[in-house]
Amino acid sequence: MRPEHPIVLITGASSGFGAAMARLLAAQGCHLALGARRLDRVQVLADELASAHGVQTFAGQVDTRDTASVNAFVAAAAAALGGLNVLVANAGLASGVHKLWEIPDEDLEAMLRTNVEGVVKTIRAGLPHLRQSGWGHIFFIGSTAGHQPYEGGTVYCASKFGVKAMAQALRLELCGEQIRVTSVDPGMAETEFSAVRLKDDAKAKSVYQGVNPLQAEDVAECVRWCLSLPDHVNIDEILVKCLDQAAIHKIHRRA
Ligand code: NDP
Ligand code: 8X3
Repeated sequence: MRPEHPIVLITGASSGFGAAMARLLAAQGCHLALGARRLDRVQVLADELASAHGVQTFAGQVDTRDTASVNAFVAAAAAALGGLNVLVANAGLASGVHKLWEIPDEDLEAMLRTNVEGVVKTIRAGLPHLRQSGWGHIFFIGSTAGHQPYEGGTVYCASKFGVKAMAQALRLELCGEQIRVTSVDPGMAETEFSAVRLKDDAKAKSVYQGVNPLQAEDVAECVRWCLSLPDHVNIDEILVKCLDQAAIHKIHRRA
């Protein structure tokens, strides 16, 4: 049975989609475990949401690339909150815009270890708690980059095609259990994503110039809606783009 106030674990909650999901779900009465490498940020958010909405929150430092770090974070979160019902494997990044033959090992490893291995490690650690609670929902955060590859995005796209494959395979593996599996796959959204990718705030701003992009709150709303549906309904995948982005390469920019 779905609890009245689900306990939701979100990785990458220090910024962007993860922080927006935390805000929206706390307002719905969800209890929250928030993780990221920047503990100061998740701690401030967790404290703010606990006091604003009267929900229980836990903030922990986690590097999703690291098995021991993930296992410790998930175990501490479940112990502090009395279990887990929902996992949002959101932590991720793009690093650079290199062509395949140009990419430095550092960027290659950052994307594959975070976007693929980190997602596996998060779900692997959290799933026993969902099973124990008898009801669960797992969210993957994919991307339009997992539907359509583009130049300069070879490895990032490969990682997000990987996310799509993992979501589809896990849904098959969990068939028969009371655990839903959803992939939310956004197009361009204005968060810290481009600043992290380009390592340059001015260049990052220009990515969204003249466009009315998705905001983090729009993606959070997709998660809230999927969670709100009756238990027998599973939204497999949401591909969500701003109106100005008809496709990866087709973006309407105002002068
Ligand atoms: P942000 O850069 O704003 O947020 C990324 C979050 O991931 C941060 O909280 C960061 O926290 C966390 N993170 C990164 N690496 C690690 C790690 N090793 N361990 C733990 N946490 C980590 O970007 P978005 O909110 O936009 O991105 C969230 C997800 O959405 C990513 O998976 C991204 O690929 C995906 N996405 C983004 C789109 C966009 O255009 N913005 C579109 C489609 C998908 P910290 O640095 O504190 O660890
Ligand atoms: C982020 C969207 O288009 O930068 O996943 O790859 S894009």
